[in-house]
Amino acid sequence: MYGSDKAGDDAERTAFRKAEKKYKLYYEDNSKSSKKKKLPKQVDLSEVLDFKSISESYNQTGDLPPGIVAVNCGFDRPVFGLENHPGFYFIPGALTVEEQCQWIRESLTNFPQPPNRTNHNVIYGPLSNLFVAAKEGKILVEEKSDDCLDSKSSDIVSNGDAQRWKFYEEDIAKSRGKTCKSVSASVLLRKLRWSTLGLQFAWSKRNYDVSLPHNKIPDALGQLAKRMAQPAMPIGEEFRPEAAIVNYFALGDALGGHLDDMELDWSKPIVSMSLGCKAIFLLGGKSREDEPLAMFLRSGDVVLMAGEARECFHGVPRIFTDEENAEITPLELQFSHADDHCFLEYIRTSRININIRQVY
Ligand SMILES: O=C(O)CCC(=O)C(=O)O
Repeated sequence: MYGSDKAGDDAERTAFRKAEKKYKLYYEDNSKSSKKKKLPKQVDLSEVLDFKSISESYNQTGDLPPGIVAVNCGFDRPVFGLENHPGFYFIPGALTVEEQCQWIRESLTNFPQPPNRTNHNVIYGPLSNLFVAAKEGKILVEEKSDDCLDSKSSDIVSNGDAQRWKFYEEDIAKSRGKTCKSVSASVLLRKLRWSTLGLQFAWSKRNYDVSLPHNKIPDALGQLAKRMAQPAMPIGEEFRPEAAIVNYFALGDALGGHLDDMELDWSKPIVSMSLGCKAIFLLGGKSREDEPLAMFLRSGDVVLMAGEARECFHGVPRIFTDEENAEITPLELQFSHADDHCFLEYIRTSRININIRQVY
């Protein structure tokens, strides 16, 4: 979750910060020839836990590396835990490719729709249909005074009377651009970093603001979260999906080390689903001084954090968008229809994380 990363020199020197720096994307310094394509610096990935290969060899031999345990919970696929991190569960490949594609579509089209809020709300107010606007090459224009206004505003806008920003066709936007501020919808889509579903999280207060208008978590997402939460749930209890944060990552984006401590009952897990390009996840301890474990998160993996694991620092220092490391071939095949081109184009260079929470 954003907004909780401790800044300053002390934080810079912790074991968690060192690991973040180790895996972060840096580029080779080829600044002398500015025309050359920027090359990512090589990073040693040999210490990154790979639950996909752990799961494959466990299925074949029943063996597990030291420190990793198989959780016996009657789930329909292997669930792994970590001896030193009670309450942390990793379910490799928990989502089918069809499910992954469904949630990528939803994350781009429906989840950022008002009343759900996104990082763009602060500047532009609620924006409807950003993904469609980006697909259609539209431009968001600020309607700041009478000379910027006419009656030909785009039909896709549903921001309400008070909003000052509206999407326009490119040619109309150009004629207004001389007097009004503007930004293309595709740039805004690239800069989409989060959307919040269900009970709305207020980042500035670092708390849930129940007074903010909100819809319930979509039923299908809630059902999926209930099913996935099961290995981490106290016996006889059912997970109540009340809020979700959707994180969108482009190449170079990272989520700094943080705690998710704003929910009342930490015995209930956070259900965290990965979609799109592969990432590195860091799971630390209760202090930033504790050295974190690094692990790969692939599209379709689900992580649960409950109990003691809720008190552990965690973050995402890196996503991979290159062909060898992104590992999104199954998504490319599933999104091969022409209608899905826009989703494929987005997810080829992006990662989406949906994390679902019981707040009370
Ligand atoms: O992107 C992820 O896998 C982790 C997300 C997360 O830690 C959060 O939103 O609090």
